[in-house]
Amino acid sequence: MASFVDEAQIHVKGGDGGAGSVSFRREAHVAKGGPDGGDGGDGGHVWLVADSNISSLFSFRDHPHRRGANGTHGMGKGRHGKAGGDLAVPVPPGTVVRGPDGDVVADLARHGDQWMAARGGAGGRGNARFLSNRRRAPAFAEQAELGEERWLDLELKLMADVAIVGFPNAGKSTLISKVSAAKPKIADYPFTTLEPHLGVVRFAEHELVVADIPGLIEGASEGKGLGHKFLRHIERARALLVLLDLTAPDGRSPEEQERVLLDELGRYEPQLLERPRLVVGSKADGEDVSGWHGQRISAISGDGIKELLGRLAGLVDEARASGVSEGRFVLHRPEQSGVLVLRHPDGSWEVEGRSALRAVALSDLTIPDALEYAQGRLKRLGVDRALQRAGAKSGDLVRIGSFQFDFEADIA
Ligand SMILES: Nc1nc2c(ncn2[C@@H]2O[C@H](COP(=O)(O)OP(=O)(O)OP(=O)(O)O)[C@@H](O)[C@H]2O)c(=O)[nH]1
Ligand SMILES: [Mg+2]
Repeated sequence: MASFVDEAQIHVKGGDGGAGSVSFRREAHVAKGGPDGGDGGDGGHVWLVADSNISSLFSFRDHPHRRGANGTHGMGKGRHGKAGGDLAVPVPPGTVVRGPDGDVVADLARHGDQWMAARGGAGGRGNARFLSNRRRAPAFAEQAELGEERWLDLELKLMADVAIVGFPNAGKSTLISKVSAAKPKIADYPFTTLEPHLGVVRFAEHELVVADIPGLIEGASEGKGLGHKFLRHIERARALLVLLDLTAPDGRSPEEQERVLLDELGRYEPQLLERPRLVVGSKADGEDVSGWHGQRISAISGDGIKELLGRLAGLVDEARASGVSEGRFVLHRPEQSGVLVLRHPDGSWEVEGRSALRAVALSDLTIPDALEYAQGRLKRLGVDRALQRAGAKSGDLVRIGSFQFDFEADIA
Protein backbone atom coordinates (compact mmCIF):
# COMPACT_ATOMS: atom_id res chain seq x y z
CA MET A 1 0.00 0.00 0.00
CA ALA A 2 1.22 3.46 -0.81
CA SER A 3 2.11 5.13 2.42
CA PHE A 4 1.20 8.66 3.31
CA VAL A 5 3.68 11.23 2.09
CA ASP A 6 2.80 14.87 2.54
CA GLU A 7 5.92 16.57 1.23
CA ALA A 8 7.73 15.99 -2.01
CA GLN A 9 9.81 17.69 -4.60
CA ILE A 10 9.04 17.44 -8.26
CA HIS A 11 11.04 18.39 -11.31
CA VAL A 12 8.93 19.43 -14.27
CA LYS A 13 10.04 20.08 -17.81
CA GLY A 14 7.90 21.09 -20.73
CA GLY A 15 8.62 19.34 -24.01
CA ASP A 16 10.99 21.06 -26.40
CA GLY A 17 9.51 22.53 -29.53
CA GLY A 18 10.52 21.18 -32.93
CA ALA A 19 12.70 23.34 -35.17
CA GLY A 20 11.39 25.04 -38.27
CA SER A 21 12.71 23.66 -41.53
CA VAL A 22 14.67 25.37 -44.28
CA SER A 23 13.64 23.91 -47.60
CA PHE A 24 12.91 25.02 -51.14
CA ARG A 25 10.52 23.59 -53.63
CA ARG A 26 12.09 21.56 -56.36
CA GLU A 27 10.62 22.34 -59.69
CA ALA A 28 11.52 20.89 -63.02
CA HIS A 29 12.83 24.04 -64.65
CA VAL A 30 13.61 26.25 -61.68
CA ALA A 31 16.93 25.97 -59.86
CA LYS A 32 15.43 27.04 -56.54
CA GLY A 33 11.66 27.15 -56.05
CA GLY A 34 9.86 29.03 -53.30
CA PRO A 35 10.56 28.26 -49.64
CA ASP A 36 8.49 25.34 -48.32
CA GLY A 37 10.04 24.51 -44.93
CA GLY A 38 7.32 23.52 -42.46
CA ASP A 39 6.97 24.67 -38.84
CA GLY A 40 8.14 22.62 -35.88
CA GLY A 41 5.50 21.29 -33.50
CA ASP A 42 5.03 22.82 -30.05
CA GLY A 43 6.35 20.94 -27.01
CA GLY A 44 3.76 19.64 -24.54
CA HIS A 45 3.05 21.49 -21.29
CA VAL A 46 3.18 19.81 -17.89
CA TRP A 47 0.05 20.36 -15.80
CA LEU A 48 -0.54 19.49 -12.17
CA VAL A 49 -4.12 18.36 -11.75
CA ALA A 50 -5.87 17.76 -8.44
CA ASP A 51 -7.40 14.29 -8.55
CA SER A 52 -9.45 12.84 -5.73
CA ASN A 53 -8.30 9.33 -6.62
CA ILE A 54 -4.87 10.27 -5.33
CA SER A 55 -4.35 10.64 -1.61
CA SER A 56 -0.66 11.20 -1.10
CA LEU A 57 2.48 12.56 -2.74
CA PHE A 58 4.06 9.12 -2.51
CA SER A 59 4.54 8.63 -6.24
CA PHE A 60 7.00 11.55 -6.43
CA ARG A 61 9.30 10.36 -3.69
CA ASP A 62 11.54 8.13 -5.76
CA HIS A 63 10.48 9.39 -9.17
CA PRO A 64 10.37 13.18 -9.14
CA HIS A 65 10.76 13.84 -12.88
CA ARG A 66 7.84 14.64 -15.14
CA ARG A 67 8.14 15.95 -18.67
CA GLY A 68 5.96 16.90 -21.58
CA ALA A 69 6.57 15.31 -24.99
CA ASN A 70 8.77 17.08 -27.52
CA GLY A 71 7.37 18.51 -30.71
CA THR A 72 8.88 17.12 -33.90
CA HIS A 73 10.76 19.16 -36.47
CA GLY A 74 9.18 20.69 -39.51
CA MET A 75 10.12 19.25 -42.89
CA GLY A 76 10.21 20.18 -46.54
CA LYS A 77 7.15 20.33 -48.77
CA GLY A 78 5.40 22.37 -46.12
CA ARG A 79 5.10 19.52 -43.67
CA HIS A 80 4.68 20.75 -40.11
CA GLY A 81 6.04 18.86 -37.12
CA LYS A 82 3.67 17.20 -34.65
CA ALA A 83 2.95 18.85 -31.34
CA GLY A 84 4.12 16.93 -28.27
CA GLY A 85 1.24 15.95 -26.02
CA ASP A 86 0.61 17.72 -22.73
CA LEU A 87 1.27 15.74 -19.59
CA ALA A 88 -1.28 15.82 -16.78
CA VAL A 89 0.30 14.90 -13.46
CA PRO A 90 -2.31 13.91 -10.87
CA VAL A 91 -1.78 15.23 -7.34
CA PRO A 92 -4.03 14.91 -4.31
CA PRO A 93 -6.56 17.72 -3.77
CA GLY A 94 -5.07 20.03 -1.17
CA THR A 95 -1.63 20.15 -2.77
CA VAL A 96 0.13 23.48 -2.32
CA VAL A 97 2.93 24.22 -4.79
CA ARG A 98 5.91 26.41 -3.96
CA GLY A 99 8.57 27.75 -6.26
CA PRO A 100 12.32 27.87 -5.55
CA ASP A 101 11.95 31.06 -3.49
CA GLY A 102 9.36 29.46 -1.22
CA ASP A 103 6.43 31.47 -2.59
CA VAL A 104 3.15 29.71 -3.13
CA VAL A 105 2.63 29.51 -6.89
CA ALA A 106 -0.46 27.32 -6.94
CA ASP A 107 -2.98 25.87 -4.56
CA LEU A 108 -4.80 22.90 -6.03
CA ALA A 109 -7.50 22.66 -3.45
CA ARG A 110 -10.33 20.82 -5.18
CA HIS A 111 -10.67 17.93 -7.57
CA GLY A 112 -10.12 19.21 -11.10
CA ASP A 113 -8.08 22.30 -10.19
CA GLN A 114 -5.15 22.52 -12.54
CA TRP A 115 -2.04 24.58 -13.00
CA MET A 116 0.57 24.73 -15.72
CA ALA A 117 3.80 23.78 -14.01
CA ALA A 118 6.07 23.91 -17.04
CA ARG A 119 5.34 25.44 -20.41
CA GLY A 120 6.32 23.48 -23.47
CA GLY A 121 8.65 25.22 -25.93
CA ALA A 122 7.06 26.78 -29.00
CA GLY A 123 7.90 25.16 -32.31
CA GLY A 124 10.05 27.20 -34.68
CA ARG A 125 8.55 28.62 -37.86
CA GLY A 126 9.76 27.17 -41.12
CA ASN A 127 11.39 29.32 -43.77
CA ALA A 128 8.15 29.47 -45.75
CA ARG A 129 6.90 31.92 -43.07
CA PHE A 130 9.71 34.34 -43.73
CA LEU A 131 8.87 34.93 -47.35
CA SER A 132 8.17 38.58 -48.08
CA ASN A 133 8.28 40.92 -51.04
CA ARG A 134 11.83 41.79 -50.21
CA ARG A 135 12.90 38.37 -49.02
CA ARG A 136 12.20 35.97 -51.87
CA ALA A 137 14.41 33.12 -50.71
CA PRO A 138 14.71 33.09 -46.91
CA ALA A 139 17.48 30.63 -46.08
CA PHE A 140 16.76 30.57 -42.38
CA ALA A 141 14.07 29.23 -40.09
CA GLU A 142 13.22 29.67 -36.44
CA GLN A 143 14.89 27.34 -33.99
CA ALA A 144 12.95 25.37 -31.46
CA GLU A 145 12.24 26.86 -28.06
CA LEU A 146 13.22 24.63 -25.17
CA GLY A 147 10.57 23.61 -22.67
CA GLU A 148 10.56 25.43 -19.36
CA GLU A 149 11.97 23.44 -16.46
CA ARG A 150 12.12 23.81 -12.70
CA TRP A 151 12.00 22.17 -9.33
CA LEU A 152 8.88 22.67 -7.27
CA ASP A 153 8.06 21.84 -3.67
CA LEU A 154 4.77 20.12 -3.09
CA GLU A 155 3.05 20.11 0.24
CA LEU A 156 -0.20 18.36 0.98
CA LYS A 157 -2.75 19.92 3.27
CA LEU A 158 -5.63 17.53 3.60
CA MET A 159 -9.03 18.74 2.58
CA ALA A 160 -11.44 17.32 5.10
CA ASP A 161 -14.88 18.36 6.26
CA VAL A 162 -14.11 17.38 9.82
CA ALA A 163 -10.77 16.91 11.59
CA ILE A 164 -10.81 14.84 14.76
CA VAL A 165 -8.56 16.46 17.31
CA GLY A 166 -7.63 14.96 20.66
CA PHE A 167 -4.88 13.77 22.95
CA PRO A 168 -3.14 10.55 21.99
CA ASN A 169 -5.20 7.49 22.91
CA ALA A 170 -8.46 9.47 23.12
CA GLY A 171 -10.21 7.07 20.75
CA LYS A 172 -10.02 9.07 17.50
CA SER A 173 -9.09 6.11 15.32
CA THR A 174 -11.64 3.88 16.97
CA LEU A 175 -14.34 6.43 16.18
CA ILE A 176 -13.41 6.85 12.52
CA SER A 177 -13.20 3.08 12.07
CA LYS A 178 -16.74 2.78 13.43
CA VAL A 179 -18.31 5.43 11.24
CA SER A 180 -16.41 4.98 7.96
CA ALA A 181 -14.57 2.34 5.99
CA ALA A 182 -11.19 3.69 7.16
CA LYS A 183 -9.17 1.09 9.04
CA PRO A 184 -6.43 2.83 10.99
CA LYS A 185 -4.49 0.95 13.60
CA ILE A 186 -6.04 1.09 17.06
CA ALA A 187 -4.13 0.32 20.23
CA ASP A 188 -4.00 1.17 23.87
CA TYR A 189 -0.95 3.38 23.75
CA PRO A 190 -0.27 6.96 22.68
CA PHE A 191 0.85 7.82 19.15
CA THR A 192 -0.59 4.73 17.55
CA THR A 193 -1.61 6.81 14.59
CA LEU A 194 1.44 8.28 12.88
CA GLU A 195 -0.17 9.64 9.77
CA PRO A 196 -3.56 11.16 9.05
CA HIS A 197 -6.32 8.95 7.69
CA LEU A 198 -9.32 10.09 5.75
CA GLY A 199 -12.63 8.33 6.04
CA VAL A 200 -15.86 9.04 4.22
CA VAL A 201 -18.85 9.00 6.53
CA ARG A 202 -22.24 8.47 4.93
CA PHE A 203 -25.07 9.51 7.14
CA ALA A 204 -28.64 9.99 5.92
CA GLU A 205 -28.18 12.06 2.76
CA HIS A 206 -24.87 13.50 3.97
CA GLU A 207 -21.37 12.61 2.96
CA LEU A 208 -18.57 13.86 5.17
CA VAL A 209 -14.84 13.50 4.71
CA VAL A 210 -13.43 13.00 8.19
CA ALA A 211 -9.72 13.09 9.03
CA ASP A 212 -8.23 11.14 11.90
CA ILE A 213 -5.22 13.18 12.93
CA PRO A 214 -2.38 11.86 15.11
CA GLY A 215 -2.77 12.85 18.74
CA LEU A 216 -1.81 16.33 19.89
CA ILE A 217 -0.03 17.05 23.15
CA GLU A 218 0.92 20.14 25.08
CA GLY A 219 3.61 21.96 23.10
CA ALA A 220 2.43 20.57 19.74
CA SER A 221 2.40 24.08 18.28
CA GLU A 222 6.12 24.27 19.03
CA GLY A 223 6.74 20.94 17.39
CA LYS A 224 6.37 18.56 20.32
CA GLY A 225 5.04 15.10 19.62
CA LEU A 226 4.10 14.98 15.98
CA GLY A 227 3.44 18.68 16.28
CA HIS A 228 3.46 20.95 13.30
CA LYS A 229 3.69 18.18 10.83
CA PHE A 230 0.07 17.29 11.40
CA LEU A 231 -1.39 20.51 12.64
CA ARG A 232 -1.29 21.70 9.07
CA HIS A 233 -3.80 19.03 8.13
CA ILE A 234 -6.25 20.56 10.54
CA GLU A 235 -5.87 23.95 8.91
CA ARG A 236 -8.26 23.25 6.09
CA ALA A 237 -10.97 21.28 7.81
CA ARG A 238 -14.35 22.98 7.71
CA ALA A 239 -15.18 21.89 11.23
CA LEU A 240 -13.36 20.37 14.19
CA LEU A 241 -14.39 17.51 16.41
CA VAL A 242 -12.54 17.80 19.70
CA LEU A 243 -12.49 14.44 21.42
CA LEU A 244 -11.88 14.39 25.18
CA ASP A 245 -10.98 11.15 26.94
CA LEU A 246 -13.50 10.78 29.79
CA THR A 247 -11.36 8.12 31.46
CA ALA A 248 -9.00 10.99 32.26
CA PRO A 249 -5.65 9.39 31.54
CA ASP A 250 -2.75 10.75 33.63
CA GLY A 251 -5.39 12.41 35.80
CA ARG A 252 -6.02 15.02 33.12
CA SER A 253 -9.68 16.02 33.38
CA PRO A 254 -11.75 16.52 30.20
CA GLU A 255 -11.86 20.26 30.92
CA GLU A 256 -8.07 20.35 31.18
CA GLN A 257 -7.72 18.40 27.91
CA GLU A 258 -10.04 20.85 26.17
CA ARG A 259 -8.09 23.84 27.46
CA VAL A 260 -4.72 22.44 26.30
CA LEU A 261 -5.99 21.34 22.89
CA LEU A 262 -7.62 24.68 22.10
CA ASP A 263 -4.56 26.49 23.34
CA GLU A 264 -2.30 24.53 20.98
CA LEU A 265 -4.64 25.03 18.02
CA GLY A 266 -4.79 28.76 18.71
CA ARG A 267 -1.03 29.08 19.01
CA TYR A 268 -0.54 27.29 15.73
CA GLU A 269 -3.18 29.27 13.86
CA PRO A 270 -5.53 31.64 15.71
CA GLN A 271 -8.18 31.26 13.00
CA LEU A 272 -8.63 27.62 13.98
CA LEU A 273 -10.46 28.79 17.08
CA GLU A 274 -13.09 30.42 14.89
CA ARG A 275 -13.70 27.18 13.01
CA PRO A 276 -17.05 25.60 13.95
CA ARG A 277 -16.39 22.82 16.43
CA LEU A 278 -18.02 20.17 18.55
CA VAL A 279 -16.50 19.14 21.85
CA VAL A 280 -17.40 15.61 22.86
CA GLY A 281 -16.39 13.21 25.63
CA SER A 282 -15.24 9.77 24.44
CA LYS A 283 -15.25 6.32 26.11
CA ALA A 284 -18.51 7.06 27.94
CA ASP A 285 -18.78 3.32 28.65
CA GLY A 286 -15.47 3.29 30.51
CA GLU A 287 -14.94 2.91 34.23
CA ASP A 288 -14.47 5.93 36.47
CA VAL A 289 -15.68 8.36 33.88
CA SER A 290 -15.53 11.75 35.39
CA GLY A 291 -18.37 14.22 35.60
CA TRP A 292 -18.43 15.74 32.20
CA HIS A 293 -21.55 17.67 31.34
CA GLY A 294 -21.14 17.91 27.59
CA GLN A 295 -22.12 15.36 25.00
CA ARG A 296 -20.74 11.85 25.53
CA ILE A 297 -20.13 9.07 23.09
CA SER A 298 -18.80 5.57 23.15
CA ALA A 299 -17.32 4.31 19.92
CA ILE A 300 -17.30 0.81 21.43
CA SER A 301 -20.94 0.58 22.52
CA GLY A 302 -22.19 2.95 19.84
CA ASP A 303 -23.88 5.24 22.36
CA GLY A 304 -24.31 8.81 21.14
CA ILE A 305 -22.77 8.13 17.72
CA LYS A 306 -25.87 8.77 15.64
CA GLU A 307 -26.56 11.99 17.43
CA LEU A 308 -22.93 13.00 16.98
CA LEU A 309 -23.03 12.40 13.24
CA GLY A 310 -26.24 14.40 12.95
CA ARG A 311 -24.69 17.36 14.73
CA LEU A 312 -21.47 17.11 12.69
CA ALA A 313 -23.42 17.01 9.44
CA GLY A 314 -25.32 20.12 10.51
CA LEU A 315 -22.10 21.90 11.40
CA VAL A 316 -20.48 21.03 8.09
CA ASP A 317 -23.54 22.08 6.11
CA GLU A 318 -23.44 25.41 7.89
CA ALA A 319 -19.71 25.79 7.24
CA ARG A 320 -20.16 24.87 3.58
CA ALA A 321 -22.93 27.40 3.19
CA SER A 322 -20.84 30.15 4.77
CA GLY A 323 -17.80 29.20 2.74
CA VAL A 324 -15.53 28.57 5.74
CA SER A 325 -12.08 27.43 4.65
CA GLU A 326 -12.92 27.92 1.01
CA GLY A 327 -10.01 30.34 0.92
CA ARG A 328 -8.87 28.70 -2.24
CA PHE A 329 -6.67 30.41 -4.72
CA VAL A 330 -5.12 29.12 -7.88
CA LEU A 331 -2.28 31.29 -8.99
CA HIS A 332 -0.86 31.35 -12.44
CA ARG A 333 2.60 32.71 -12.71
CA PRO A 334 2.41 35.53 -15.22
CA GLU A 335 4.24 34.71 -18.36
CA GLN A 336 7.43 36.58 -18.78
CA SER A 337 6.80 38.50 -21.96
CA GLY A 338 8.29 41.95 -21.50
CA VAL A 339 11.94 42.59 -22.11
CA LEU A 340 14.34 43.20 -19.31
CA VAL A 341 17.69 44.92 -19.79
CA LEU A 342 20.53 44.13 -17.39
CA ARG A 343 23.94 45.73 -17.21
CA HIS A 344 26.94 43.57 -16.38
CA PRO A 345 29.86 44.92 -14.33
CA ASP A 346 32.10 44.77 -17.40
CA GLY A 347 29.83 47.30 -19.14
CA SER A 348 28.15 44.84 -21.48
CA TRP A 349 24.38 44.39 -21.62
CA GLU A 350 22.09 41.43 -21.39
CA VAL A 351 18.52 41.35 -22.69
CA GLU A 352 16.13 38.88 -21.07
CA GLY A 353 12.57 37.97 -21.88
CA ARG A 354 10.95 35.23 -23.85
CA SER A 355 9.97 37.37 -26.82
CA ALA A 356 13.49 38.79 -27.22
CA LEU A 357 14.99 35.32 -27.05
CA ARG A 358 12.53 34.12 -29.68
CA ALA A 359 13.47 36.97 -31.98
CA VAL A 360 17.07 35.80 -32.25
CA ALA A 361 16.43 32.05 -32.22
CA LEU A 362 17.01 31.61 -35.92
CA SER A 363 18.76 28.72 -37.56
CA ASP A 364 21.51 30.84 -39.10
CA LEU A 365 22.05 34.39 -37.96
CA THR A 366 25.08 34.79 -40.17
CA ILE A 367 22.74 35.11 -43.13
CA PRO A 368 22.28 38.87 -43.66
CA ASP A 369 18.60 38.31 -44.31
CA ALA A 370 18.16 36.51 -41.01
CA LEU A 371 20.06 39.15 -39.12
CA GLU A 372 17.95 41.88 -40.64
CA TYR A 373 14.80 40.02 -39.70
CA ALA A 374 15.98 39.56 -36.10
CA GLN A 375 16.98 43.20 -35.75
CA GLY A 376 13.68 44.38 -37.11
CA ARG A 377 11.83 42.25 -34.63
CA LEU A 378 13.95 43.33 -31.68
CA LYS A 379 13.28 46.90 -32.62
CA ARG A 380 9.54 46.31 -32.75
CA LEU A 381 9.72 44.70 -29.33
CA GLY A 382 11.26 47.87 -27.99
CA VAL A 383 14.64 46.33 -27.21
CA ASP A 384 16.57 49.21 -28.78
CA ARG A 385 14.55 51.74 -26.87
CA ALA A 386 14.97 49.83 -23.62
CA LEU A 387 18.74 49.65 -24.14
CA GLN A 388 18.96 53.31 -24.96
CA ARG A 389 16.91 54.27 -21.95
CA ALA A 390 19.11 52.12 -19.75
CA GLY A 391 22.12 54.10 -20.94
CA ALA A 392 23.64 51.82 -23.59
CA LYS A 393 26.01 53.60 -25.98
CA SER A 394 27.03 52.84 -29.53
CA GLY A 395 29.63 50.09 -29.56
CA ASP A 396 28.52 48.46 -26.27
CA LEU A 397 28.29 44.68 -26.42
CA VAL A 398 24.75 43.32 -26.12
CA ARG A 399 23.87 39.67 -25.50
CA ILE A 400 20.52 38.03 -26.05
CA GLY A 401 20.78 34.34 -25.28
CA SER A 402 23.72 33.14 -27.35
CA PHE A 403 23.42 36.02 -29.81
CA GLN A 404 25.72 39.03 -29.47
CA PHE A 405 25.90 42.29 -31.29
CA ASP A 406 27.29 45.77 -30.96
CA PHE A 407 24.72 48.31 -30.00
CA GLU A 408 24.10 51.13 -32.43
CA ALA A 409 22.30 54.04 -30.89
CA ASP A 410 19.73 55.69 -33.10
CA ILE A 411 20.69 59.19 -33.97
CA ALA A 412 17.73 61.08 -32.76
N1 LIG B 1 -13.86 1.74 26.75
C1 LIG B 1 -13.62 2.33 25.59
N2 LIG B 1 -12.40 2.29 25.06
C2 LIG B 1 -12.19 2.91 23.88
C3 LIG B 1 -13.22 3.61 23.20
N3 LIG B 1 -12.71 4.13 22.07
C4 LIG B 1 -11.41 3.77 22.05
N4 LIG B 1 -11.08 3.04 23.11
C5 LIG B 1 -9.78 2.45 23.42
O1 LIG B 1 -8.81 3.47 23.60
C6 LIG B 1 -7.54 3.04 23.11
C7 LIG B 1 -7.02 4.05 22.13
O2 LIG B 1 -7.86 4.10 20.98
P1 LIG B 1 -7.39 4.70 19.60
O3 LIG B 1 -8.60 4.77 18.75
O4 LIG B 1 -6.21 4.00 19.09
O5 LIG B 1 -6.98 6.15 20.09
P2 LIG B 1 -6.37 7.36 19.24
O6 LIG B 1 -6.99 8.61 19.75
O7 LIG B 1 -6.51 7.08 17.78
O8 LIG B 1 -4.85 7.32 19.67
P3 LIG B 1 -3.57 7.88 18.91
O9 LIG B 1 -3.61 7.36 17.53
O10 LIG B 1 -2.42 7.32 19.66
O11 LIG B 1 -3.63 9.37 18.98
C8 LIG B 1 -7.77 1.67 22.48
O12 LIG B 1 -7.38 0.69 23.41
C9 LIG B 1 -9.26 1.64 22.25
O13 LIG B 1 -9.79 0.33 22.30
C10 LIG B 1 -14.53 3.62 23.82
O14 LIG B 1 -15.49 4.20 23.31
N5 LIG B 1 -14.65 2.96 25.01
MG1 LIG C 1 -5.16 6.86 16.39
